Amino acid sequence: MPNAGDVVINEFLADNGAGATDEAGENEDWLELYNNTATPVNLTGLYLTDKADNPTKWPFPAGVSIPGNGFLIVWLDEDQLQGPYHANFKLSAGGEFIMLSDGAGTVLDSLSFGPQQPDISFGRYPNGVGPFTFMPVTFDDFNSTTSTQSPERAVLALVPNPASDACTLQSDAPLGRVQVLIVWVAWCKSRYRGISNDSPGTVARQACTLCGRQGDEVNGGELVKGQGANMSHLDFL
Ligand SMILES: [Ca+2]
Ligand SMILES: [Ca+2]
Ligand SMILES: [Ca+2]
Repeated sequence: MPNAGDVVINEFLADNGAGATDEAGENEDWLELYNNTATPVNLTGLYLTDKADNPTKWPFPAGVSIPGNGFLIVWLDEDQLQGPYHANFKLSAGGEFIMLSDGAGTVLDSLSFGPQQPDISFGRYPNGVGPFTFMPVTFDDFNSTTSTQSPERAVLALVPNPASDACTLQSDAPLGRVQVLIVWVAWCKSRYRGISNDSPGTVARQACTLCGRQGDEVNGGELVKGQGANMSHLDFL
């Protein structure tokens, strides 16, 4: 029986619009577990649930283990006939609860989360041990606040990150297409996303979808803080 913190809920996506697909080719909710120890952990006898009063809702298949410092993806799609790692519950993008336990009172990890948005993960940063934060999807991979899952994105860096003031976007290649995720806590407690432009070096302003405030601008590789902005967090998708 692993101890709390050995295996953790590392990342999940409650609104998978255009991300990873399961064996049936479907965009489904998923959950990523991470093993913080260097040795494999047998998950037999452990359960996932989205209901605190039903801790044994989905048992892990007998004999399954998670590699040392490795990952295990469980699809949350109520499609148990599609494979061994398909749980009998989904996650509400409006906010819900997840628990990993032995079903008898020993909780390895659990969290309650608030509203989620399409294709933006909620996960632990630093990977495996940090608090939950919104982040780019790192499906079956180490969590990062800068996406490293495509080569053209790997060259991007934000200094500093997270930023609470002006910050610099660094790229050693033309900024052909950039998407920026900004979490505006002070204004409207919503996420502002979707800065995108196909013209090299320039990213247009867009308004926050909830509060209407104009977003920041990326131009020529430098991101300038907006007037009166309180930028608590900024990531690249
Ligand atoms: Ca969902
Ligand atoms: Ca499915
Ligand atoms: Ca991950």
